[in-house]
Order: sequence, then C-alpha cells, then structure tokens
Amino acid sequence: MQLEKQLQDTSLKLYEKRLGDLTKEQVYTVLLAVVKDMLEDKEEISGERKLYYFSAEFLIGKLMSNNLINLGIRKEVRDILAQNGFDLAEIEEIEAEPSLGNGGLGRLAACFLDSIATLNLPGDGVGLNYHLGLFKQKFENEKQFETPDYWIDDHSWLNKTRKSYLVEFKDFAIKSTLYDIDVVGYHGKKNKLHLFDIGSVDESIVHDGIQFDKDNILKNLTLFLYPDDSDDAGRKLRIYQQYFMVSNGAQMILEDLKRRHKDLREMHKYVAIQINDTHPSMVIPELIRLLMKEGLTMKEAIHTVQLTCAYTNHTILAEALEKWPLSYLEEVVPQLVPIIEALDAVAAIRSDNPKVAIIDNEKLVHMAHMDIHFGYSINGVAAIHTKILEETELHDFYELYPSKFNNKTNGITFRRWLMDCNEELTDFIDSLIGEGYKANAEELKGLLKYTEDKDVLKKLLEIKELKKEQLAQYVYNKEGIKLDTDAIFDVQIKRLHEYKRQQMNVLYIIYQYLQIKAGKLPAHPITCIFGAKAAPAYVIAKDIIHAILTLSNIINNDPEVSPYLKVVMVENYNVTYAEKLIPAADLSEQISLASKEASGTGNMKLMLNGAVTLGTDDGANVEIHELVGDDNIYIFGADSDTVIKHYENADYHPADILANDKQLQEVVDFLVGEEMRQAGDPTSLERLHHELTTKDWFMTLLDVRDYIKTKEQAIKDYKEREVWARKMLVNIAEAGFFSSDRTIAQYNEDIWKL
Ligand code: 8GP
Repeated sequence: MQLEKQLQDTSLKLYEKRLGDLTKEQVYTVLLAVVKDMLEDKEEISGERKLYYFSAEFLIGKLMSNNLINLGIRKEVRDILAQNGFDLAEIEEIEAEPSLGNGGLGRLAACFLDSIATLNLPGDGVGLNYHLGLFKQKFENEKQFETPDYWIDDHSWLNKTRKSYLVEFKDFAIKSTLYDIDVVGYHGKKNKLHLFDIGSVDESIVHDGIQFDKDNILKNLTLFLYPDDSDDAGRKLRIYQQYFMVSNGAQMILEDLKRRHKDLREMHKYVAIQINDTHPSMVIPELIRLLMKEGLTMKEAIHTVQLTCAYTNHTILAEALEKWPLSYLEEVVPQLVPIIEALDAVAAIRSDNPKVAIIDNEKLVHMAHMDIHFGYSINGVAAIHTKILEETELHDFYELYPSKFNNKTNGITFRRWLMDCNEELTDFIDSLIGEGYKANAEELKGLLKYTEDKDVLKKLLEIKELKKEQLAQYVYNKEGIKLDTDAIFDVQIKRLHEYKRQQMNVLYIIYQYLQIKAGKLPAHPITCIFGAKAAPAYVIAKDIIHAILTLSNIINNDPEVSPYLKVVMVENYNVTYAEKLIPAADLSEQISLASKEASGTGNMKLMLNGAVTLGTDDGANVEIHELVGDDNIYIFGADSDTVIKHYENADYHPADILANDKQLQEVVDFLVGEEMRQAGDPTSLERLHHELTTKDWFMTLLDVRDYIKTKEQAIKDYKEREVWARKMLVNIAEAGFFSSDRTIAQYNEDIWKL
C-alpha cells in the first residue's frame, strides 16, 4: 500500500499523471526515483575496519531488478505495475546497461560487492565513472564493428556527491567529482561503489566508431573503459586513468581516517585494500607518498601500507601482467618515481634474484611484483590457478613469501544469476527445499534427495524448455533468427580469446557439417550459440568471429543441414544477454587450454542453471568436476601438466598432428575452401587458417579430436531425457560452493578480517 502510494505520488510529481497513464519510459523513471529514495534511506554498514575494493572494472549490469530483489519488493512492484497495465520485465528492459567492465574480472567485482553487503561487511568499491562502457558490438558483412556505448543519461543510479580531490600530474592538476552508487545487500544494509570522474570530459571527441584523441587528457580521462593500448598514447592514458583512480581512492581513505581521529601509522588496523589485478597497483606508492606528506617516515609508511594492501591475480597470460616503462611514469606521475625506486631497493635487499625485481634491466616497472613485495596477501582465483602461480608463474615469489599465497576460488551472486534471471527455477527449488539456500547456498545440496524422483526430473526439463522458448523469442526479436527449442542449446559465451578456443568449437561445427553432408546425422539436432566480443585491436580474435558468422550463414541457409545443425552468434553479448542465455543452456562450453583459464565464472552460472559442462580440466572446471563427479560432466583434453611441459619443451607442432590425420586436415582446410571464400573474406579466413596450421599457440589441434568425441557422447546422452535431467539436478545441487557469499566469507576470514 505504502509502496503503491509512493509510486503514484512520484508519478504525479514528475509527470502530473497517474501511473497507469504513463509511457513505459516514464514508469521506469518513476520506479528508479522511488527505489533510489529507498536506497538513500538505508543504513550504511559500518565497522572499525573497512574494506576498499579497488578495481578498474565493475561490470555491474542493469541494477533495477537486482535492487528490487535485495530490497525484498520485487513481487510487490510487479503486482502494482500489473494493476496499472505494465509488465515489470518490459520496464526493466528500458534501463541502459552500465558495461563498466570487459569480462570476468569486472563481473566478479560486481558479484563481490553484492556479497560483501549481503554479509553485512563494511566494504566499498573504488573505480572510475567511464562515460562510455565497453563498446557496443555490431555485425556487418560477418565482421565485428565497434560503436560507442553511452550509458549515462539523466536517469541513472549515479548519485553526485560533494566529495572532490585534487589529483596532480606532471603538467597539470585535476579536481575530481565523485559519483556513488548504493549497493544494498540481500535484505540488508548498504555499502557504496565510488566512481571518480572529472567535469571536463567531452563525449563529442569520439568519431569513426570509438576513435578519439588520446592525448587530450582533460577531455578523455574517464571517457572510455580501457582505451586501446596498442599505441603509446593509449598506454599513457591508461597510466593517467590508473593514477587518477588510486589517488582519489587513497585521499578518500586518509580523509576518512583523519575524520575518525585515527593514527595514520596504524592505518592497517582500520583499512584493508584489495587490489583487483594490477590496474590499481599504484595505490601502494601513492599511499606511501601521501602518508609521508602527513608526516610519517618512509619506513613507517611502508610498514602500514604493507599491512593494508592485498593483491588478487586473475590471469597468467603474460601480456596481461602490466609492466610500465619508468620513463612513462616520469612523464605522467613523476612524484611516484622516487617511491617506486625506493621500493625496488627494499625488494632488492630482500632478494637479489633479478626475476623478482620491481624495476628490471630495461627500466620496466612490474606492477604485480610491487604488489607481491608490498602486499600482505596474494591470491589466485581457483585451486589449480593458485597452484600454477605457486609452482610455475610466481614460483620465485612463492619461495620468498610462502605464507602470503592463498587461494580464493571465485563465486557468483545467486541473487542475480539464479533468483533474478531464472525465477521459474528459483520458485521450483523453493518448493522443494525451502528458501534457506538463499542465505546459505550449501543448502542446495538438499536437492540431491530428488535424484530418483521422476516428477522432479520432469519438472526440471519443463522449466528448461520454457527458458529455451523465452530465449528463442528474445533472439528472434533481436537477431531475426529462429531457434529450434528441441535442439540441444550448446552455449559458449565469454570474451573472444584464442586461449578460450572458440576456434575449436568452429572446427567441431565444420566437422559436423561435413558429416551431415555425407549423410551421417548427429544423434540429436544441435544449435551452437556464441556470444563474444573481441578486443578491437585483436586481429585473430576478429578472424574467429568472422569464421563463426560466415559458417552460420552457410549452415543456417542450407536446408539439408540446418534441421540438424544451426550456428548463432548473438550480437553485443553483455550481462543482459547473459541473463537470457544462461537459463536456457543445455551444454556449457568451457574448453580453454588447460592451465590458461584462471577460473571462469560463466561455468558456475551455467551449472547453477542446470547446464552440463563440456570442458577441460582447467580453472574452476576442476572443482566443478570434483563436486559433480565423472557422470555429471564431460571432461576432455590434455591436462595442465602436459600443456605446461609442451610449452617448456617447445615441442608442440600443429603440422605434425595434421600430417597424421587426413580427416582433420580436411576440416581445417574447409576454412579456406571454396564455400567459405565465397561467403566470407578470404584474407581473414586465410590468416586464421595459417595461424591454426603453423602456430596454434593454444593447442587447438592437440585437443580437437577428444573434444569432438566427447561432444558426440554428450549429444547421445542428451536423448535419455531422464538421465540428463538427473545430471542437471546434480549440477544445480552442487553449485552452492560457487556462491560468492562463500568466496567473500573466505576473503574476510583469511585476508580482510573485518
Ligand atoms: C578473468 C579470468 O580470465 C577468468 O578466468 C576469471 O574467472 C576472472 O578473471 C575472474 O577472476 N581475467 C580477466 O578478466 C582479466 O584478466 N581481465 C583483465 C584484462 C582486463
């Protein structure tokens, strides 16, 4: 009643009309205003010791439905809107998605904020308010094009605050503006996401897709998430952004401590800072610098900073471990250089091993090395990833600081990835085991008692069928492509990267196409669904997209093949699209080269929604495998030890494999055969073919045979509907471990101690 009145009053105030007479956009605006007021009134979580989660990315996605769930008013709002002639789902569609992240690392940060607030821990996010999120992907002529993603309008979740700090660069100083977004926990109090910005950013400098003048810092500082760093100007802009983020965050933290009359020498007693990969690493020297300005000696400053900062590593790919030329730092933030040099000197006293130096012989500053020497915790994001860090990638550091290393297997928030995106399944689970699992995800295991219950298994299949129909409708509206919901929905959704091996899936599709052409039909029709953006400057990744889209064109238009095989690549895959795709998936493709995917989190989301994993023993797949057992997952391919040995011995050669496998050679050559050349761009296809046959750095051909075989088995098994439903049930039941509430409880217990 109260809520209805608030909505009606706001409607009158904003539009001088009753709710029922508004347009959908106006209803959204009214709802946003009411929910923002409710958030505003929420009490903030407080405590002696507070966490600051520093991250260049927070891929928060749309916030309306999540906020409604966490405030506990979603059903009520839906009813009120329905009484006024509106469908809540349609109203929620209107919100622009804040795509303030690239992929896994950014989405993880968003899940973490949700769990930190839900566990009632005082912890805020610190990041940047990019005016344009990750680019919007458009397909033209079977190729990816990038267009700008303006997400901020007059009606967003941002709240402009009065906080502002002066950030000094070599040639100028900038005053920041701070925007906050309220982060409310599930039926709980709130924390904040602090996003720093400047007033002078000029969106009109964007031209020709997402090009802009990278040298004009006053106009571009917070314009884009991750400007292309394939040139010097882009790399320097990254340093400007990173320093701007950490200097603001550090000043905000110290201001708060002073307001609370705390002794800055004991900062570590009141503050924990989690450094989300290396983008925020400059917070270490910046805090030291600021503390020295406050009168601490360098020794005192290092001491407390070292007990405050903790670092998470999210990838072992060498190109992602940032190394900034010292000369760039001199050009942008010269004030940090003497501090970094001093830290390098301290590190050199601790170890004379040049492999752990902060500044190397080429005068490159290794940001991760600074984090490890001057942080008190370093963690990987899945058991196997942490093991590889300890034994291989960061082994020299592990020998130096064994007790700093720990593992925190990633997790996902069930509020978004079950309750929000799959209400039908949520309600069904509620009816079977009650709602306790929403606060304690391990209770999902209660579902295991239904593995032999035919009615439960049948209902599970019905829900999946329903979600597939909903997805088919959505895809039809967006892409104009009709999906056959009887087919297996085989889903690979993640960033496009060679190590994730979308190209292996491509080879499977070609193999299957040739089989069908030769009259050998698959055991069951299959629809291969992709969603992926490629970094704008990543040529081979774009070639893979081109191959998928070209194949999709050929196959979907071939009446002989399309009843059994379809290929769909959805345009502009993002969080919103993921929320539609994940509940509808039957098979979850997690086929990275073993040792390369740090964890993966899509694998967890898909499992939770009843998809069965087809994957390598990599990242968190290893833990999924252990939890569900051999019967409820499809594992294939070389293991990480084998892969690491191949790299060490440099003895992997794709040509050797092709020489011994005529059929595979035929499959690979199809990429540059007549049909593909006619339908696609020969230059792009040849480049991909050449890469695969001569280099194949991520060993696609090593695993492709096993992949095809295992996938064929999964397709056969899918036909046994009840057996398959049991696999689905076991996956859902065992997904409790992957709740980010569990992950955050572990971070708090081992690292933050809030
Ligand atoms: C990702 C990892 O690739 C993924 O396995 C993991 O699940 C996720 O982080 C969360 O831990 N890494 C990144 O997204 C990443 O390194 N992004 C930086 C380049 C921006």
